[in-house]
Amino acid sequence: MSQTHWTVLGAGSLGCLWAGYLNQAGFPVTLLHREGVAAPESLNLTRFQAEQATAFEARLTTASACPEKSISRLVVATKAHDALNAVAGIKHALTDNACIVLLQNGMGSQQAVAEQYPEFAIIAVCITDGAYRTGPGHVIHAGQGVSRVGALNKAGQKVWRQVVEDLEQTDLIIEACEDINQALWNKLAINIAINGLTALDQCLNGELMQPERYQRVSLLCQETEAVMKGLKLQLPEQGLLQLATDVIEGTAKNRSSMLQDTLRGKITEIDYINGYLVQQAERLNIEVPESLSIYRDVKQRFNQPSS
Ligand code: NAD
Ligand code: KPL
Repeated sequence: MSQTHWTVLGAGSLGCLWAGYLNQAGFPVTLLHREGVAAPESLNLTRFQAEQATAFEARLTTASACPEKSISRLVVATKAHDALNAVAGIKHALTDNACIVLLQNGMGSQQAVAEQYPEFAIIAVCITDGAYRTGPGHVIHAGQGVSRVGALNKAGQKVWRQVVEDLEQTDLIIEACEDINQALWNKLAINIAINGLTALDQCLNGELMQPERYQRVSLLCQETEAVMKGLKLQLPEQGLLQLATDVIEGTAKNRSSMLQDTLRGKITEIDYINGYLVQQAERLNIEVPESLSIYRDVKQRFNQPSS
């Protein structure tokens, strides 16, 4: 049986991680990088599990362009703000029945791709792994998490199981998710509570347990709960504050992805985190002053482009 050829767009931390694991599982993989940016032909991936490190090398095809109608399975591993443009840039290479697998954090970018390209099968993945690059071709899988995989549109429903089966052959922990919208919201709620605050206060996740900051975490969770109720979404049994607290405590020594982006002077994903909540709240006529303030402060303090 011929193996699915996977094309991974975006040779950053998560793109390299996925390309590496897919290749290790025996799938042919092409890693697509930005034009003019050298990409490694081999990847050294180090995986930490219970403080034990194991390493493997993956051999990939790398490219910055693809021929017409040559991609049937595309993984988009860019940041949320680059996803729609990245797909537009590669659209000519997608086959008519192509499947697009989106790995972005937050919400809004996945829905934008699904709206723009209803003709393709759109799959979203909600990821709790942690990965970073130490140099070209070197990726550290620092935190083993779960990748919840679900269909975002009708065409996606038809191929979703096959995508899950393929991914289950890798060493990533894959969960088939019937309600990906709910899973994305649960993760969004955590990012709303943690990311903006840690960026503004330039603090570690665990430092959000300090009383003044924790008070703000609590307000952020209350606002998210109100919006999720308004959208008839399920709330976690323990409540959002407890869910966020567990993550804060479990990742106490981590720098959130948004803190890391601000330290490197990069565009943050605030538009797709607190910004997404503000948008949804406006539609529902619900006030979310804490998220609005975090959204505005991050935009202003870190000189973020207007959305
Ligand atoms: P990253 O910045 O390391 O990688 C993104 C890559 O996409 C960069 O190499 C960039 O050059 C590339 N890119 C952007 N536009 C492109 C285009 N048009 N064509 C080709 N390449 C393009 O980011 P990351 O950490 O890999 O994160 C990717 C997404 O996954 C984000 O939404 C992030 O929040 C989410 N995520 C990351 C992790 C993690 O541990 N790194 C975990 C969970 C979720
Ligand atoms: O997902 C994260 C992020 O940093 O984006 C958390 C869960 C906050 C871990 O740092």
